[in-house]
This record gives sequence, structure tokens and C-alpha cells, in this order.
Amino acid sequence: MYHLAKSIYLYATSKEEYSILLLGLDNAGKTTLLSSIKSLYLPSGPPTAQKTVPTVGQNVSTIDLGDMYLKIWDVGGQHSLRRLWTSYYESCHAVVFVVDSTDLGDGELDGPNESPISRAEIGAGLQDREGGDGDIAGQTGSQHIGRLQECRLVLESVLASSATQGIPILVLANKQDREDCVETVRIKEGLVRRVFEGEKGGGVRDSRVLPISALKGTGVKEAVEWIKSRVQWNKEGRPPVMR
Ligand code: G3D
Ligand code: MG
Repeated sequence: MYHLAKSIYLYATSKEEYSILLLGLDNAGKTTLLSSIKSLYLPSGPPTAQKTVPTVGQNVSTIDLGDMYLKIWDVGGQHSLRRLWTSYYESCHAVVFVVDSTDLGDGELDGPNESPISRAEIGAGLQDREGGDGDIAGQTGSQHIGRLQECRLVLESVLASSATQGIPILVLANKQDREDCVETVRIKEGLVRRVFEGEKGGGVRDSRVLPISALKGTGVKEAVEWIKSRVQWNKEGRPPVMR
């Protein structure tokens, strides 16, 4: 009887928890975004405009959205850390890919399936890096390839992983407060759509591109709302953890 009562109590008081993985190149604004989400949803969260330092290791925060928890992982975007991302893929319920809208040149890839970067160039970017596990997410050095191409390769590698198949992907065009930013529609058409529709796009998936300024907090609520609705929508594909 005690066990039954306890189970009913736990069932009635527990909530669904979904894990969200923040990915993107270094300096894209992932840590700033996590601070911004915390300041919106945690009563004791930090003020939005905080000085960030390059993330080594991980930052993780759980926010309570009333009917669910979102556990948000910021795992660092420097290329030496990207090879760790794959270990998070299987347990995450959605990926948020943060793009620095001011670090993409004109934001337009050359062609839908064109791959202007040769393996040799990727290799050249790797000369300073030891080891390797065959994962492009950990292989793109930025010193020999442009940031737009680097962003494209890294996004492709996230989509190509079997562990991210079927989960929602939100691309955030960050730093939209800056005058030198590339417009979201251009990032959507010139980069994201081409990657998603390209041969490494991994087929049909639930995705969206939204403009934000992680620093000012603009668009952050809309991004969280999108994630919230999509992880619930996909809960049979990837069930939440009960907490
Ligand atoms: P990362 O965690 O993806 O590596 P950070 O990126 O969150 O550390 O941010 C890198 C730099 O970009 C930081 O500047 C941060 O303030 C800035 N940044 C992040 N988001 C925005 C934004 O929306 N608008 C603007 N204008 N800047 C942003 P510093 O100077 O601290 O290196
Ligand atoms: Mg960081």
C-alpha cells in the first residue's frame, strides 16, 4: 500500500524533463544565450549582459517551464571541443544551433551541392590538432577555411549523425542587434536551407530558423517556446525523463 501511494505521489508530482543541446562555432553566443534564458526563466538568474569567457567543459542549467523542465547544455564550440558533442546527441531532445550573424561574410554559400572545400583543406586546418576520431564536428579548423564554410561543415556533421535523426533542430541567427549582421532570411536561404536540402542534410526534419539577440534578450522567449512545443510533439520519438 505504501509503495502504491508512493508511486501515485511520484507520478502526480513529477514532470517531464527534456535535454537541449546548444551547439555552434566558438563565439556564436551560446553561453550568452544560456545566461539570457536563465535571466528570463530563473528568478535568481544572472542579468542578461554578462561578460562571457570561452567555454571549456560545459555549462548546464535546468529551467522550470511549469509543465516541464528544460535542461540546457552549453558544451563549448572551440573546434577542439566539438568532437565531444557526439556523446551528447543520443540523450538530447532538441539541438539549438547558434550562428553568429556577423561572422558569415555575405551569408551565402556558392551553390546548393557545391563543396568548395577539399578534404586537403580540411586536413590543412587540422595540422595543429592531435589525434582524431573521423568526426567532422571536431575536425574543422578555422585558419584555412572561412567561417561560413566552417559553420556549414559543422552543421552538416550535426545533421549527419544518426543520433540526431528525427529530433527538432532550431537554428538561431544571433547578434541581430548589430548593424553589420546578415539578415535572418539570407542565412535561412543562403546557408541553412542549402545544408538541410543538401546530400548531407539527413532528410526531412523538424526545423526552424529564428532571429535573436542573446545579448539583448530579443527573440529568446520565442526560441524557448518553439523548443517547448517541438520536444513535446516529438515525445514518442524521443521520450522525456521524468523528474
Ligand atoms: P560562445 O559561448 O558561443 O563561444 P559567447 O559565445 O556567449 O561567449 O559570446 C561571444 C561574444 O559574442 C561575447 O562578446 C558576447 O558578448 C557576444 N555576443 C553574444 N551574443 C550576442 C548578441 O546577441 N549581440 C551582440 N552584439 N554580441 C553578442 P565578448 O566581447 O564578451 O567576447
Ligand atoms: Mg561559450
